[in-house]
Amino acid sequence: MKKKAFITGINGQDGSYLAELLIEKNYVVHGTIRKSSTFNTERIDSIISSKHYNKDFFLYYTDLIDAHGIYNLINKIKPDEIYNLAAQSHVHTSFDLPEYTTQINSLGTLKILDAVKNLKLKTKIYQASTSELYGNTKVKLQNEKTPFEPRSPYAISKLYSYWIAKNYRESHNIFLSNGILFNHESPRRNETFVTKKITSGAVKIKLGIQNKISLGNIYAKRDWGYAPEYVFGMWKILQHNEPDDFVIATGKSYSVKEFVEKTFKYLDINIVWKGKGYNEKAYNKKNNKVIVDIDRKYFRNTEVNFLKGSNLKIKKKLNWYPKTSLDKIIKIMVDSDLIKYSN
Ligand code: NAP
Ligand code: G4F
Repeated sequence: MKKKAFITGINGQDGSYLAELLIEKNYVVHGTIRKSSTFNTERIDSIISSKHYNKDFFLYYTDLIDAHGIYNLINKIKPDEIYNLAAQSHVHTSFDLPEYTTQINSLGTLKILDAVKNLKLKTKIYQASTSELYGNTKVKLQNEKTPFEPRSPYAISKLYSYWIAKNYRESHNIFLSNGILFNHESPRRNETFVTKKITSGAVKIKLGIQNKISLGNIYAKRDWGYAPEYVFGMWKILQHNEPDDFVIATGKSYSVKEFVEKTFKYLDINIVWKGKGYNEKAYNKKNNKVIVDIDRKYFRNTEVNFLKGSNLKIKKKLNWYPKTSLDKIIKIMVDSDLIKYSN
């Protein structure tokens, strides 16, 4: 019998890579998308137009706001594994939409756990936790034991899900694991996140269809990994012999400014920085034009300044290793943007 997986947020960056991985692993994959007035399946269109659609890949409209919809779907599918990836995942937006973010990211998780509990299923559940939980930490290499200091409504909503997952694991004996994933990127990242904003912006500058990129805090540091490898880590977490919580990270940290420099370097555009604070700008050395400036609107009310994760536990227990360097990730993203915007 083929294993059945249920993925919430299957049309998101991670959901789409995970669906491809699980189909390859001979699962029957069931996934949720939201009803939208515009097309929203771009990342999974290649699966929809393949032989897998409605054979071993099924899509359902639902929203994590809808407890009955979630319950009925889980009852119908009776999945072996659930990957709860659906979320309002944008940190900056969570300051404007704190209640909605909490409804989806906290209570949405609870709805899934309650469905599995009330249906008395033996389903294993992966909960998408995040390095944003570490927030303001002063610990220089964050691991599974590092205390959380969340700094945004997004992080706080995810903190609830982290703890309710642990609680349902202990109190209802459900196989529930948190993956505490550090930032992971790919050509499928939405352009509202800083990496994709930079790679696509830089490519458009190179092609002469955009003048500059406006950014917020370029001194924030992140541990950026490669999304397809991280969804493989999610799958490994659920194949472990017991439920547990794992950090997935590269163990390396770079600033947004360094990401900008690496991206322009790859595109053979030499830049020079001048000015300070809100007046800091990057100039194209060739023509002295401003190609990066700073805009206050992209700053956050409270920022997470430094993230760097320890992958020791997942290396040791699950034999998971990051393979793709940041330079390689930038190359993959830029190359993909060059194809997209050259046409
Ligand atoms: P993403 O690209 O933003 O995808 C999020 C998915 O959730 C989309 O399919 C989205 O659908 C869906 N969704 C949003 N609101 C929903 C709602 N009310 N009901 C049902 N579905 C809803 O995020 P991602 O990068 O793939 O991340 C996957 C998960 O990992 C998220 O939970 C995120 O918070 C977490 N995470 C991500 C990272 C990272 O660096 N990528 C790191 C740590 C944790 P629409 O397309 O309709 O919006
Ligand atoms: O790309 P970001 O928006 O990602 P952020 O906030 O780290 O969140 C992402 O990773 C989390 C894991 O740690 C996930 F849980 C979450 O769902 C999401 O996938 O911002 C990265 C950094 C921030 O410090 C931000 O202030 O880049 C800084 N930044 C500077 N200028 C900018 C910009 N971020 C965005 N989005 N846009 C800017 O113009």
